[in-house]
Amino acid sequence: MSKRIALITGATSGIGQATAHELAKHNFKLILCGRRKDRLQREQALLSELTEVEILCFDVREQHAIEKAFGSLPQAWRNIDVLINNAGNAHGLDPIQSGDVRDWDAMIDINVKGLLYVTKMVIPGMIERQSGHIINLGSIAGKEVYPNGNVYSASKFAVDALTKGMRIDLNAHGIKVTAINPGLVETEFSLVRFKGDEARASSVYKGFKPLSAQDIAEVILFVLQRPPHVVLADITVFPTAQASSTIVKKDLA
Ligand code: NDP
Ligand code: 8X3
Repeated sequence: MSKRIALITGATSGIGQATAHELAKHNFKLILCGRRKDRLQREQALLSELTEVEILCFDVREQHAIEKAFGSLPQAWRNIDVLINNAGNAHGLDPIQSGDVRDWDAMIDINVKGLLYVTKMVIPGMIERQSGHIINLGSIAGKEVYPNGNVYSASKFAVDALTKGMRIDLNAHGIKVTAINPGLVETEFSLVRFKGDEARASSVYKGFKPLSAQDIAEVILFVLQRPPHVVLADITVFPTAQASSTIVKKDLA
């Protein structure tokens, strides 16, 4: 069977990076995306030992930059079989009354509008071929709101709605749509949320064993390995210590 082409946004770190490594080992060609070119080049060099890899460097907030990047893809790379909309972050953790507008803009522009801009580039080819698979990284924060999670949660509730909307609108075209909703995964996520404060970021994962990016990458691979008539529509993944957004069994003794 020929290799499927998978495009992963946010492939420079965390879940996206681990997913790139997992798919490279399992018969996928990869288009890796992110803003940090040095990291993209490093991943390309590493993974080229396993599969063919293209890189596209753009900010998902910039629709023109996305169009330009996709326009630069060689012809042989334009039939994207799998889109993994993973790029995203939380910015800040403040009560709604004291939230920073720049953080709100970042989360809505990246997590919601960025996902839409990238998806818009990929859907026409999938419709033309009447096949494809879109995987959106939602979150438990897109299922339940937690204290101070307000705008991040809103952005992930939006991802949940968009996933459902895509599934309905693309149903006639044989395109699979999956939502993966992780709980607490230790990546650069909290470092970004707390603007580089390492102590605060690492304290989020103290006293229990969080998920790793690799745990989510393995779920994504499983989703992609289902036969053509099967789609896993909506998956929530917790570390065993977690029961909801706010209930986490911690041993902090
Ligand atoms: P990381 O911070 O480790 O990775 C985020 C990735 O998104 C990076 O590769 C980053 O690349 C990319 N990214 C961020 N902003 C932009 C932008 N403006 N343009 C292009 N790429 C961007 O976090 P995770 O791996 O944890 O997060 C991945 C996804 O999983 C996110 O959507 C997140 O909301 C979701 N998630 C994470 C959970 C967790 O607990 N960690 C739980 C539930 C969901 P670069 O900086 O190079 O652009
Ligand atoms: C990331 C999980 O609970 O930190 O989406 O918001 S949480």
